[in-house]
Amino acid sequence: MARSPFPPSTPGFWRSPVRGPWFTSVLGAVLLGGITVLFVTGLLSYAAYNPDLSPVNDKTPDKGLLGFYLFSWPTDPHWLYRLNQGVHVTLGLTLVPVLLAKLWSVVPRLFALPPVRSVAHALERLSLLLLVGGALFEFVTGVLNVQLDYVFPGSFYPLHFYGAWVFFAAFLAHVALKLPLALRNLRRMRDEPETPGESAAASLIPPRPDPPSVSRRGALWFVGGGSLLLFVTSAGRSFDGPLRQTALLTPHGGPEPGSGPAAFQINKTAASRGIRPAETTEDAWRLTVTGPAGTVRLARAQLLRLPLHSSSLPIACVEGWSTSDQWWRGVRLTDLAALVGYDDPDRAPDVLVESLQRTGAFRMAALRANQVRDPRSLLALDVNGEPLTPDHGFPARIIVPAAPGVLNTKWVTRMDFGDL
Ligand SMILES: Nc1nc2c(c(=O)[nH]1)N[C@H]1C(S)=C(S)[C@@H](COP(=O)(O)O)O[C@H]1N2
Ligand SMILES: [Mo]
Repeated sequence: MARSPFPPSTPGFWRSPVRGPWFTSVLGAVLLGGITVLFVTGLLSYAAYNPDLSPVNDKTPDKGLLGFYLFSWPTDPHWLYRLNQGVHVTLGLTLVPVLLAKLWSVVPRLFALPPVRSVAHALERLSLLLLVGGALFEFVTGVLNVQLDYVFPGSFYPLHFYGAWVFFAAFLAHVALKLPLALRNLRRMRDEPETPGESAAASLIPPRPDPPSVSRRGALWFVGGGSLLLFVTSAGRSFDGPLRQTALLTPHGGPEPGSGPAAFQINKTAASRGIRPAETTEDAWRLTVTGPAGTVRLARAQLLRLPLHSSSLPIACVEGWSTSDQWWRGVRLTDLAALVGYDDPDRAPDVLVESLQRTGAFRMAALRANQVRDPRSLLALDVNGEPLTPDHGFPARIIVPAAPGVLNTKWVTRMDFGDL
C-alpha cells in the first residue's frame, strides 16, 4: 500500500469521499433519538429495582442527586418491565453500527492539530472525550452484561448507572453545540456536492478524495443493514416459541429449558447456585415468615392448604430476554403477611425475601409494599399446572407483576414483613 505523504493530522490523509457533514448529521440525528430512548429506559430500569430498598437491592444505594427521580415501581401493566427492558437492550444492540459509523465519520477530528486552540476549544475537546469515552463505556458494559460475560470489577449497576449520567451530560452538551449545524446540513440536499472549506462542518470533507467505491447513500444502507441484522438476530429473545430461535447472536437466558410445562427460560440453575436436592425435600424445607405478630414456620404441604391463587405473569430479565406469560399458582403475599400480623391486605408492608442460596448475587431481594399488596403477587408453588421444577425455584419462588426478573427470588426460605 502506498504510504500517504500526509500525516493523519492533515485533512489530506483522510480520503474517503463518504465523509462529510451530511453523512455525520444523518447518523447524529438517529443517535439523538435512539440514545435519548436508551437513557430514559435505562433510568426506568434502574428505578424498577427499587434500589432505595437498601442495602438489599442495591449495595451502593447512595446515588445522591442522581437518584432524584426514583419512585415506587408500579405493578401495572404487568408487562411493563418486559417492554422497557426489551426496548433498552434490543435498541442498544441495534444502535452499535450507527455509533461505530458516527465515530468513523468524525475520526479525522481526533487527529487535528494543534490539539488545543483556546480555552473554549479545550473544553469542547474535554466534553468530546467524555462523550466518546462514555458512549464506548456504556455500550461495552451493556453488551457484556447481555452476553452474561461480565468482566468488569464491581457490580454492573453502579458502573452502568454512573456511566450513563456522565455520557448523557456530555451528550446534551454536544447536542446543544451541534444541533443547529446538523439541522442545516440535513436541510441541504443529500446529493448536493460538498466542497471542502474553512468552516467547521466542511473540514470533514476530504480535500483529496479517492474515487468513490460506494455512494454516501449506499454507505448509509450498509450501516442500516448492520443494524437490521443485529435487530433480527436479537429481538426474538423477548418471545417464546420459534421466535426465540431467531435470537442467534444473544443468549436466550440460561441452558436450553427442554420440554414440558416448565420449558421456559432458566437464568441460574439450582445446581449452579449450590441448592442441594436434600435441602428442598418435604422433611427438610420450611418457610419462615416473620412480622410483628411473631414467626410462623410452614412446610410446603401446609402452604398448599392455604388459599391458592393463579396469576399469568412473565419473567423479564435485566439482560433483555423475557418469557411470555406463564401460569403461576401459589399463596398471595398478602395472605402470608396476614399470618404475621398484617390483617388488612391494603396495609401490608414491604418484605425482605431470602433464598436457600448461601452465596452469590440475588440470594436476597426486597419488595415494596405496593408490590406485596398486588393480589397477583404470589409465593408460587406451581407453574403451568405442575410443581415448580428445581431450576425454576422449587419448593417456592416469588412472582410479582411488572417486576424485573431479579426480584422474583427462587428457592425462598424466609420472608420478613415490615417497613424497610
Ligand atoms: N435465589 C435466586 N433467585 C433468583 C436468581 C438467582 O440467581 N438466585 N436469579 C434471578 C434472575 S436474575 C432472574 S432473571 C429470574 C429468572 O427466573 P427463571 O430462571 O425461573 O427464568 O430469577 C431470579 N431469581
Ligand atoms: Mo435476571
